[in-house]
Amino acid sequence: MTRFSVLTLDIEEGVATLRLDRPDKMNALNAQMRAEITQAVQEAGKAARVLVITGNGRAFCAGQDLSDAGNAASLDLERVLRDEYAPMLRAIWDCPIPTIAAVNGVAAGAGANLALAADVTIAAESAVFIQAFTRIGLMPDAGGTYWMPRQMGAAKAMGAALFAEPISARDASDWGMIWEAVPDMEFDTHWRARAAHLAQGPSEAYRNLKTALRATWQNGPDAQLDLEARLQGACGQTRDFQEGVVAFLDKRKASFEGR
Ligand code: T3D
Repeated sequence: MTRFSVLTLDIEEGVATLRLDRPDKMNALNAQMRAEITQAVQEAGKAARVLVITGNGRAFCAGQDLSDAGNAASLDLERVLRDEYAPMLRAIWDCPIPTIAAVNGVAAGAGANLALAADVTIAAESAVFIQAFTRIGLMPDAGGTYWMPRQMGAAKAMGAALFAEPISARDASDWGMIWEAVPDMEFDTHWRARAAHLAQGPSEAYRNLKTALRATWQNGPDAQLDLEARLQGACGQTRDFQEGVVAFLDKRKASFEGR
């Protein structure tokens, strides 16, 4: 497995844990970190059954590394977004296994939107999400303008972007922006249990439901029904489906084998 310098990637019992590891910079994203996240996500997608992205230290991720941006006006942000952020976000969106963002602390700027790019976002109750961009004269990026209105609704998305105020994990959960907020004391145990659950689940069903739920934003009802039929047809051919039905009839827990 590749050795990384600004993150760690551990794979155990089907669970890949990618931990951003620049705690003195609140895990801010520099070019190295973006490249390593892209590579680590691709490796996890091939070698594991679920991927968890989390942070080392008190932050999840403070967004773009601003200490790289001394002479801000000379930065080519368009290039950085196209060449470095987009591949990283695409790697997460295209990941064939379920992805969890386990948000252990503040998630700001591109760090907040990195968290939203995962399939499921679980936050410690003390964590906050900040669309910090307008504080430094920018607009939300890193997929934020795509995910925010879809996950929290247009009104909350616009307010979050304009006011750049911290959104508590509890509000984020109540608004539908994330899956759940969990008391800090239970956070680690909880996301690990969630990850273990998905690692033991039916991989092809997960892969296909991700495809269908993504496609729904572009499709009309006919195209979506057609897609469901095709993908469910594929699920119906799996050993996992056979096992699921037999286990139900036997009144026991199904044992899915995955890929
Ligand atoms: O290519 C492009 O640039 C375009 C892409 C842009 C995408 C973006 O993400 S733009 C938004 C960038 N992020 C931010 O604006 C957030 C900046 N950080 C903060 O607002 C605050 O640090 C936090 C709200 C995240 C946390 O506040 P607090 O009070 O808990 O901690 P702190 O004291 O502000 O920060 C602790 C240390 O982390 C500090 O370093 P020091 O003084 O102890 O040596 C601080 O400088 C460092 N740090 C925090 N955020 C960043 C950072 N260092 C570099 N880059 C950061 N983003």
